[in-house]
Amino acid sequence: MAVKTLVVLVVFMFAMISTAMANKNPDNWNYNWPWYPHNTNATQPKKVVVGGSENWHFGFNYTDWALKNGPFYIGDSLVFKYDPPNGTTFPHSVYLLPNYWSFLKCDLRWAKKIADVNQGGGGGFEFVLKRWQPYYFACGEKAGFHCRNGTMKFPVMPLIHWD
Ligand SMILES: *[C@@H]1O[C@H](CO)[C@@H](O)[C@H](O)[C@H]1NC(C)=O
Ligand SMILES: *[C@@H]1O[C@H](CO)[C@@H](O)[C@H](O)[C@H]1NC(C)=O
Ligand SMILES: *[C@@H]1O[C@H](CO)[C@@H](O)[C@H](O)[C@H]1NC(C)=O
Ligand SMILES: *[C@@H]1O[C@H](CO)[C@@H](O)[C@H](O)[C@H]1NC(C)=O
Ligand SMILES: [Cu+2]
Repeated sequence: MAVKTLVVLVVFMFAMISTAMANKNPDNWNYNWPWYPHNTNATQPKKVVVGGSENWHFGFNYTDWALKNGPFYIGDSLVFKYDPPNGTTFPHSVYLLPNYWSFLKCDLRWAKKIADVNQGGGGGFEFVLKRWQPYYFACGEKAGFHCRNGTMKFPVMPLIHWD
């Protein structure tokens, strides 16, 4: 009898937990747990334009910008705005560099392109900081010249919201 009750209880708890987990909002999953203190005005994810009104261009110090505009949190998104190539503007792009060393050197060999020269137009290219990891962003144009000599690079380590 006791065993049967226990089984029923366990099944019930699983049902509760899966319902809670299924309740969308993957960035805030703990928010749904019954024993988690509910804060009705929990901080909403931010959407930040990289460089502010400067957008994404050659020669602006984005490391400095990131330091002054951080911290960023998991779930926040960065928006890269730059004009598509049209003959008069310099094309830009967005790459993720795999580690600090390639970030320092602007070594694009193992970099991952996340936005090409056309994706910064209009509302810009939006990138969500989904994971708790360092992100190293850089422009990949002119074989790293924009990154090395144009300071088109910056690191971001998103923090976890505990509220
Ligand atoms: C929630 O928002 C209200 C009004 O906007 C404010 O007075 C209160 O301090 C906030 N609570 C927390 C925990 O931030
Ligand atoms: C960019 O800003 C960072 C942080 O303020 C500073 O350490 C760095 O020297 C600057 N880079 C250039 C090229 O001015
Ligand atoms: C290219 O884009 C820039 C910035 O949007 C604009 O000022 C310029 O007139 C455009 N040039 C051509 C040839 O369309
Ligand atoms: C670009 O920067 C590197 C060092 O980061 C320097 O050696 C090189 O001369 C610079 N090139 C130009 C064209 O400014
Ligand atoms: Cu560039």
